[in-house]
Amino acid sequence: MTRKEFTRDRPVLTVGVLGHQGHGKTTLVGALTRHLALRHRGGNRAFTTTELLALAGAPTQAPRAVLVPAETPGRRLGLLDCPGARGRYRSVLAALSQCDVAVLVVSAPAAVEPQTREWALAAAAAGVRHLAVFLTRCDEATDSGWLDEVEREVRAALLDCDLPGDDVPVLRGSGLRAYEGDLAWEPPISALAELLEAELPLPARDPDGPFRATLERQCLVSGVGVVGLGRVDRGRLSVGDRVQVLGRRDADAEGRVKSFELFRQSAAAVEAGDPIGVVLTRGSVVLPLARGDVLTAPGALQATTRALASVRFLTTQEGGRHRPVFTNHRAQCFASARDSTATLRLPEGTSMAMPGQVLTITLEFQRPMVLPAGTRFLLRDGCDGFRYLRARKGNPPGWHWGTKRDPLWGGTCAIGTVL
Ligand SMILES: Nc1nc2c(ncn2[C@@H]2O[C@H](COP(=O)(O)OP(=O)(O)OP(=O)(O)O)[C@@H](O)[C@H]2O)c(=O)[nH]1
Ligand SMILES: [Mg+2]
Repeated sequence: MTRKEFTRDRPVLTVGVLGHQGHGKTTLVGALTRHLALRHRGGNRAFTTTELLALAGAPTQAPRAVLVPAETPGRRLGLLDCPGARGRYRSVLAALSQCDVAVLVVSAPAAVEPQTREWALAAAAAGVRHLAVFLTRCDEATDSGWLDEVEREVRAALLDCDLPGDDVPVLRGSGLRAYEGDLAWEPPISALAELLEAELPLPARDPDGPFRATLERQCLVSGVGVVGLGRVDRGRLSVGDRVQVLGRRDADAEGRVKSFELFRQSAAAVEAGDPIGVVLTRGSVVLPLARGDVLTAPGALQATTRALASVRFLTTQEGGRHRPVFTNHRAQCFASARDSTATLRLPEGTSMAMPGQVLTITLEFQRPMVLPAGTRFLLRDGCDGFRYLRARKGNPPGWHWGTKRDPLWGGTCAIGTVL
């Protein structure tokens, strides 16, 4: 099937829709696509929550993040519906690393929960600087005193994550009621569309720098081969150009771009900010691509297994560890769409890092990472976000080894920036 050719008529913005499990993200994405399809028409299509869940792979497997295309008169939007379930933490973090702005969904009756903080941290690590908060389920929590309290709590949690908590717009609405077509609940959705259309600024892009794109996942298309899905971070590239694939075992694999796909249309060239599907070939062979691969202009960047970074260890209240970190501690480092086990070497003379401390440390990676200076990353104890407590003195009452999850623990033990 030949695809329609993509025409670049307006800027592209990728929006991460995040929040605690079951707070109403998918319903909000459904309500927003419905609103855009009814009000703006254009190329918009209303997605039902059943369709969104099917796209995410649920219920037969743990849901993954889904990128839903939408558009406003001034922008093309990619709405990334992130699942709250933790089974796919690694792939959701990879998808989230490609977002420009975020909408943090918080259920008004439930307020801030551990995953709310966790996703806010992940968004901050992904380089998101502008976001909006949507207090959903306001049909269930109508007391304005309570809503004010929740709003204060969300702002404080965002400030803890180095996000502009004081300035974020906070909308109060109900995704479900709007999704069901209740006109009384339409204004907050329309305000959200307005924010995405104009008020959340487009991030500064660098279309003239050396090309770099990060792949968030791969898929196999029959008759085509392996398609790498990701986003262009910098520069421009056209079909036929040469690129280097960084960070793989067969280091420095090089190939040529066979085809690009953008918003389900084919494109002859892509530029910074575009969410892309790409097929690379070497001779007549389609190159295998995978999550975390970085495509660059040949020679523009190098992968490394060692980096110096400034790291802040989170406090227990922020979802961090209860205990200190000693030198040679091993954690999983998530930077951009890539992750690797990292050994933490604390500075000479420092035997341990307490929660809340900021230190300059050396990280040694098990597999090559692409970490230009300024890259933000998360250090997590484990990948899935679960921690089971051993029954011992000091544990919350009722917690036993292997039976329950620690509600305070988000899994992220530190956040950092490469120096
Ligand atoms: N009353 C009410 N219920 C809602 C609202 N939004 C979502 N729900 C309900 O909350 C449940 C979970 O909604 P989802 O949209 O699937 O939540 P989610 O955040 O996408 O869940 P995960 O992807 O599993 O994290 C569903 O039963 C929704 O009908 C709302 O605004 N009001
Ligand atoms: Mg969902």
